[in-house]
Amino acid sequence: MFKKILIANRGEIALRVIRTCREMGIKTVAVYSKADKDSLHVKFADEAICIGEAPSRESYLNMTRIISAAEITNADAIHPGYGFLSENAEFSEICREYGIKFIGASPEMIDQMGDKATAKATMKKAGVPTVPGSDGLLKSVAEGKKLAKKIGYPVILKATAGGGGRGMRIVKNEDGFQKAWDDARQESGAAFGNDALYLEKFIEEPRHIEIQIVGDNKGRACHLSERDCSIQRRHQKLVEETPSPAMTPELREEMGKAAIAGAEAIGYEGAGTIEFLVDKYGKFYFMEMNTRIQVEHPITEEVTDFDLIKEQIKVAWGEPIIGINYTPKLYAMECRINAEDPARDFRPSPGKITNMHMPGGHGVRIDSHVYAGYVIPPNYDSMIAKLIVSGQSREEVITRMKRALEEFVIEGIKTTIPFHIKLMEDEQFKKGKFTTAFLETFDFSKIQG
Ligand code: MV4
Repeated sequence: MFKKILIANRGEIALRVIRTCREMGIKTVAVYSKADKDSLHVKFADEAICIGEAPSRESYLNMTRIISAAEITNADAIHPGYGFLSENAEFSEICREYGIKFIGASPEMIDQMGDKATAKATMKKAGVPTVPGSDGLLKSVAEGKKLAKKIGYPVILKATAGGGGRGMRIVKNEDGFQKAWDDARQESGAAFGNDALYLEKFIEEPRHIEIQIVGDNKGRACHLSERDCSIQRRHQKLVEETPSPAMTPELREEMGKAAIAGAEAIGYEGAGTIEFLVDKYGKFYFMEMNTRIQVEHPITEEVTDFDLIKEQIKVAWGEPIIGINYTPKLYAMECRINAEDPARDFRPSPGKITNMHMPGGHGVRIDSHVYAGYVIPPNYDSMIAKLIVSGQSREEVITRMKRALEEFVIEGIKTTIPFHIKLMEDEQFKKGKFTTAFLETFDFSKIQG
C-alpha cells in the first residue's frame, strides 16, 4: 500500500482524506497557503508544507510547488480532493512523469470527459441515453438554426469546454438564436479560451440525478446508487439527498446499468460520477461525467457504509473492486453550510467565528474544518461545513435535519443555516416535489439573516 499521501487541497476535504489515511496506516502531508496556517488540515497531517501566498494560483493551483512538496517529503501519491487541480489533465500528467500516483483520473480521461461534446459522443457510443441534439460541435449559426427547427424549440447551446452552467444559453425561438449564439461564444471564449458550442433539446424543469461509480484497473465498474442534486441556486448545490424521491427500483436499475456501461466503455479507474437529467416522464439523459470525488459523497457513504476515499485509495493502488451494485435501505441528506448571508442574496460572509456549537446525536455527521476562534479567509470557497443526516425514512431524515440545524450555533458570521431550516419546513420539499427550478421561486425574504 502507499506509504505517504500528499493532500493537494484544503478545508474539510483535506481533513476527510487525512482521516481515512490515518485509519489505513498511511502517512499524510498537508500543503497550505499562508492564509491557512491555522487550519485543521495543517494540524492533523503528519507533515505540513507552506506552498505560498493566499491566492489559489500561488498555492493550491501551483503545480510546481505541490510537486516539489511531494518530492521533498517523499510522498508516493497525491490526493487532489475536489476543485483546484482535481480535474487538471496537466497535473495528472506531471504526477505520472514524476512517478507519483495521482489519486484521480488519467490525463487522457480528464481530457476526454472535460470536453463535453466528446464526453457526450463517447457515452452515446457506449449506449448511454443522451439528449437529442447536434452530432458534436456546431459549425455555424445556419447549421444550428436548421437543427433547432428539426428537433423543436426550446433548445440549449452549450460550451464544449463548459461546466457549472457557464457558456450556456437557452434559445426559445429562431429569432433569439443569433444573440444566444454570440453570447454563449463570447462567454465561453473568455472563460475557457475555447468558444466551440454544441446544441441540445432543452429539457424543461428536469431533476439533476447523478450515479456514483467506482472502477478498477481491471476494467470493471460498479455503482453505488444515486444522489438527487436538484436543490441548486445559480449552479451551486445547496442540498443533496439519496435515494432520490423521483427514483423507482426500475429506473435505478436502468440508470445504474447505463452508468456502468459508460464507465466500462472508457475503462474508467477510480471514483467518478455520471450526471443525468431526468425529465418529468422519468426519461434520463447523460449530462456530464465528473472524474473526481465530489462534495456530496458522504450521503452515499452513509447509506452504503462504504468509505469512498478508502475505495479511491485502494483502486489507485491496484486492488479490484468488490463489484456489487448497491440497493438503498437507508436515507441520507446533506446541507451545505456556507459562510454566506441567505437574506442578502447569499453574499459571502468571511471573518472570525466567535462562538460555535456543532450538533450531534444519532444519525448526525459533520464534515468540517472550522472551530470557535477560526477566521474564514476570503480567498476560497465559502463552504465551512457539511451537515449530513441519515435515517430510516425521508421523513425521519428531514425531521432530524431540522433538529440538527436548530442545534447548530455559529456566531460572528452569517451562514446558510436559516435557509436550510426554512427549506426543511417547505411543504413541496417535504413531499419530494422539486426540480432544478425549485429555488427560482423559493421565498428567501422571510429568512432571518
Ligand atoms: C441542460 C438543461 C436542460 N436541457 N441541458 C446546467 C449545468 C450544466 N452542467 C448543464 N445544465 C443544464 N443542462 C438540457 N439539454 C438544464 C440544465 C440546468 C441545470 C442542470 C442541473 C442542475 C441545475 C440546473 C439549472 C439550470 C439548468
